[in-house]
Amino acid sequence: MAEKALVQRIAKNALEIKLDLLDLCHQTLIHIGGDLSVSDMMAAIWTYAMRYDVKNPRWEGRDRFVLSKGHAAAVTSFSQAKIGCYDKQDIYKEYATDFGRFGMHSCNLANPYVDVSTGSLGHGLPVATGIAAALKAKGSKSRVYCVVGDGECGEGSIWEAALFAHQYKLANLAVFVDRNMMSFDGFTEEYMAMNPFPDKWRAFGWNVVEIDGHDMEQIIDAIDGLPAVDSDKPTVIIGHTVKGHGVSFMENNSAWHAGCVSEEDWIKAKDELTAAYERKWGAN
Ligand SMILES: Cc1ncc(C[n+]2csc(CCOP(=O)(O)OP(=O)(O)O)c2C)c(N)n1
Repeated sequence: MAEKALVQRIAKNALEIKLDLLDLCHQTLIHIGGDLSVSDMMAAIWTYAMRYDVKNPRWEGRDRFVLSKGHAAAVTSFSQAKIGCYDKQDIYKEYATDFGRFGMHSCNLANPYVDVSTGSLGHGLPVATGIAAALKAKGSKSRVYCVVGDGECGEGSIWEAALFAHQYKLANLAVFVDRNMMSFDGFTEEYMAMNPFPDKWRAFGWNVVEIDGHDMEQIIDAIDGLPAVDSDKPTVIIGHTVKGHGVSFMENNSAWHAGCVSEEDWIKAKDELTAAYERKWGAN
């Protein structure tokens, strides 16, 4: 089990990333619902799991990251800022500007810390499997972390990639699914049911781990428990999450798939997130 001090440190990172998101959301429109649902897992991926050299984003030995749910670019940028890829003030300044590094979707042409441009759903995981296959062929020890949305799993290309990853025994591939039960404008189970979701991945031959995607201890344990990169099964970590997590008026509310918060809501949202952290970890 992960040490308490470590869990708290990464949980604090996650809180700070969420507060950063709220600041950006007060300035402009972002995909705040799906950013908040994946913030805890994203904080753990970027500030705990990734083997990475911020001074050399093209380092051959790095772990790779692919944001298949490409609309969660804002949370990715703030998570990367936490390890020093950028000064977070640059994100506020450059967000959604022409040719800027930061926008609603991750762009590899503009930003050297982005390995794959994404935004059109269903494409990131297939690319991640290709990268994982190439790394495996080279005998690399690097992992590929890929974040997928559950609504995104309605795309056929996700399942084609799942077949491929199993066929080629891509144990270096770790997929996090943000299972927030919601897509763009409603609940997944109402218009493109995914359940029994873990069984689907199992049937495709994957190693399946289910966690509470907001419980930092479980997230870290899942990362620590990833199989050796030269073993024989890809892993999917299904994080059960809540869209808009931690902000009462955003939770499970498709109106907050994307939006910009008013002054009053901005303060309320940040207070709620901070209070929830302090209830669990104390004020420090
Ligand atoms: C191919 C494609 N179709 C539609 C969209 C528009 N779109 C953007 S986000 C989104 C919802 C995605 O749902 P999910 O994967 O569950 O992400 P989350 O709930 O975390 O926002 C949709 C349909 C898109 N980006 N790409």
